Amino acid sequence: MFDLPSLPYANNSLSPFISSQTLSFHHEKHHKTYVDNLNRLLPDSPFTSLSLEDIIRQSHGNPAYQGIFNNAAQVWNHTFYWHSLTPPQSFQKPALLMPYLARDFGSYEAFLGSFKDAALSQFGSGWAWLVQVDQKLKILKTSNAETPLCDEKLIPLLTCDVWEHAYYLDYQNRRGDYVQAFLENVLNWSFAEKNTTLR
Ligand code: MN3
Repeated sequence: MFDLPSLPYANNSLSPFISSQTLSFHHEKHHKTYVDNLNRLLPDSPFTSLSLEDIIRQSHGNPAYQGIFNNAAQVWNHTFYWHSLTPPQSFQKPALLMPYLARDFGSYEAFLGSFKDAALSQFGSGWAWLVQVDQKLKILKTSNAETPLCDEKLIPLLTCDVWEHAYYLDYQNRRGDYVQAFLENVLNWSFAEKNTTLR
């Protein structure tokens, strides 16, 4: 059985960029529902003794376990997203990753633009990601619960939730304003730098 992990900061600490109302609904309702659904579905599956990551990888692409995959991947994606965020007073531009962003996207500003484009062009619900592939950085978008965890060549570094529930209370339909605030005010670069193997 899985527990809902605690947020790594207080509900109100990302405000005004992500409000405490958004964060509490998102964590205590949406994320918790994925945990509860997974715990309800697991006992009737062959995955009961596996780690969350192995449940995700082994149920991926199997129509018989679509519900388990969706809920398990959403549990993992949300925990990864909480750690991709930091209170605005702790926000710092990337340090270790800065030269690699410049190398692989042209500049830091070009990276911001490309990430925003990916997040905006994800049609419907999904996620935008910065990942490492071999020694290179790459931006990905995934739909619904899909996660780079299922591709062993990919190392996820950070993610932005672009499901409407992540921003609608604060930004309504303005996904671009939410993604901009994510990138420029509350993105936790030190988390991404812990995840990369680039040095
Ligand atoms: Mn979400």
